[in-house]
Amino acid sequence: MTVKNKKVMVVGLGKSGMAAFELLEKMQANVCLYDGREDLDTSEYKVPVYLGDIPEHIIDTLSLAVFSPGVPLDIPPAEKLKQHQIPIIGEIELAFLNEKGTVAAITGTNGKTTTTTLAGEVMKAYREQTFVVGNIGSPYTKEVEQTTESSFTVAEISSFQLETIDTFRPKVSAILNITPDHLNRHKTMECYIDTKFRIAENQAKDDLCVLNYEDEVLRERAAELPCEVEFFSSRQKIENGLYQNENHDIVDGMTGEVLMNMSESNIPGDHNCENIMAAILITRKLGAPMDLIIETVKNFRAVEHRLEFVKSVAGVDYYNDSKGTNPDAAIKAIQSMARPTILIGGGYDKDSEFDDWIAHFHGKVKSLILLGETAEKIARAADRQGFRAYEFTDSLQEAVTRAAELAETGDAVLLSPACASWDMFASYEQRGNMFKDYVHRL
Ligand code: UMA
Repeated sequence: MTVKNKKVMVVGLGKSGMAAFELLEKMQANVCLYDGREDLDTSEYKVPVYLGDIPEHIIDTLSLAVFSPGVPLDIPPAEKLKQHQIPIIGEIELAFLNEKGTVAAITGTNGKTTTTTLAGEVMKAYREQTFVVGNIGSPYTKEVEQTTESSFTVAEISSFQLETIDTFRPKVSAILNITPDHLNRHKTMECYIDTKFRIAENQAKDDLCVLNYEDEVLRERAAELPCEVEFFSSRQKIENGLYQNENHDIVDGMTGEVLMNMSESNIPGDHNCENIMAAILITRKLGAPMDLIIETVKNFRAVEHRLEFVKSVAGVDYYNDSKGTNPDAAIKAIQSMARPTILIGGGYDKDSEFDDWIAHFHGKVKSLILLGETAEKIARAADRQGFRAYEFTDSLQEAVTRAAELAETGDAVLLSPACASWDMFASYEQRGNMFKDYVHRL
């Protein structure tokens, strides 16, 4: 696709939109911008900016629209573009059109960031020219120009980003797991699953897709994929891929070789074992030698905002799991806690259900402090589950203060909201950083 001298609209002026804009300018497109926020300060842009709505007379002059991941395809301006048959691609697709090297792409409801970071670390150890991009926070369009025939791109790809791919074809893809999330955007679980599977839609026979054997949907749909498939399992012996045995060894199912033991890793839990196995399979396919892979895995430490230990205050351990943005991720966090826990939860409403999360408290959660848009909804789920030890707060700061009052020596305080942050914060990073700040001030 050539965009030179063509009129291209970038839709959504966040991180991805701005990076796409810069790339399009370098591709010599004639760029204009759109954002739904009518109060956006547009004085700094030297190109036309449309806010709130796209004027009819502009639409027919467009050759292409490049969407940011956070902009749904069913908002009125998107519908208008579709009615006028303006081609729409996402920021990831735009980047991929400029990719010169080899790409690995990782999706899944949970574990994406840890797996992407770990696979990225391995590839950086193998080849300096490795780019870690995507949903992890670094737009692909910002890095792609630096790629070369011998470089590697390791991309964390969300379902939002997969909605607007077209030719995006990773050499290796991975779907780590699929549990309910973002249903306000994807509407049904079927749509969400189909979107996740798009990561492999352009792959060919000699490409690889890495799947979690313990996820029934992934296991069952593996046969539909156009490429080679390898599995990982944290629970049972499998031949086609890697598994964890009863001694917590990671074993190559094909050869029976023990690659490492989970006790040698700094990231505990079965969910992390799955992330590790996925990263091993991905990087092995990209050509990294196994001894280098295992050495990097053993040295790897937890990602920020993911079960991150913050500080011990008066015998109480504080953990930041702000990245626990859906019930399933938050369940994993509770399962990893070794102490009685005061849990801080609630946030932006993505139409999630919280009963299962509360059912996993298993006596480990002593109190639940609720805040944000979903507080009442979670309280109703708690009532249904017979969990009464919850209370409401208005701010994160208040929640931290209250948690500190409730916690006794030997307890843990865990921020793992089971919800996105967007009702009260700009991002989960901001929420996590503020939490850490309040804890340090205790
Ligand atoms: N906007 C509109 N109309 C809308 C919605 C948004 O105009 O209907 C505008 C907003 O006013 C704003 C801009 O779009 O100006 C924001 O764009 P964006 O939401 O795509 O956000 P970016 O800053 O570009 O960040 C995006 C990802 N955000 C989302 O998918 C919501 C980031 O993922 C990603 O790190 C970044 O691109 C770099 O590639 C964050 C995320 O929360 C971490 N992802 C979700 C998740 O992990 O669960 C999918």
